[in-house]
Amino acid sequence: MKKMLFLLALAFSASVLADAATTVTVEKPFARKAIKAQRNSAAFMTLHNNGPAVAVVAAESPVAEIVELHTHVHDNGVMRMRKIDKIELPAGGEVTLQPGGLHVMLLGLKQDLNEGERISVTLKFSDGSSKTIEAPVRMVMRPKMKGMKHDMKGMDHSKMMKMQAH
Ligand SMILES: [Cu+2]
Repeated sequence: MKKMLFLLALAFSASVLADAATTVTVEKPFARKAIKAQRNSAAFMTLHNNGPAVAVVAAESPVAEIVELHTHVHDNGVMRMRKIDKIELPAGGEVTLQPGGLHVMLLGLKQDLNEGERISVTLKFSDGSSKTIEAPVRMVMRPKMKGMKHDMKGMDHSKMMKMQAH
């Protein structure tokens, strides 16, 4: 009986270890400095998936009323933000959330996000697990929606493709 319990415990811990919260690691998280009156901010990071394919399907943060997953899309030469259902993390892949690209959108700020502070962001994965990270607040250039066309010209396209493919 004892042995069986031990085996059960082993099986349980193995399945816990295999979830996305464990196999996905987060590097260089940061959030955009903003005052409450600006209403919105965003969080960025690089996600490494050391396990099987999984996706980020939602996010939460105590500093915002609503947290959404966003990307930027070309719309007649203008970059616009668009809400997306999930951010796919291919097996063994790396996905970078960065200004002008994928981001965790913080809508309806409940407080100022001051430089030097850290905010917590919880990522929810498609396998039901979740991971909370601490993102330091930094001054980040807000991508200009109208002037973005020019910025995009200078952007390395292969880099963008990489962002999509990995
Ligand atoms: Cu956004």
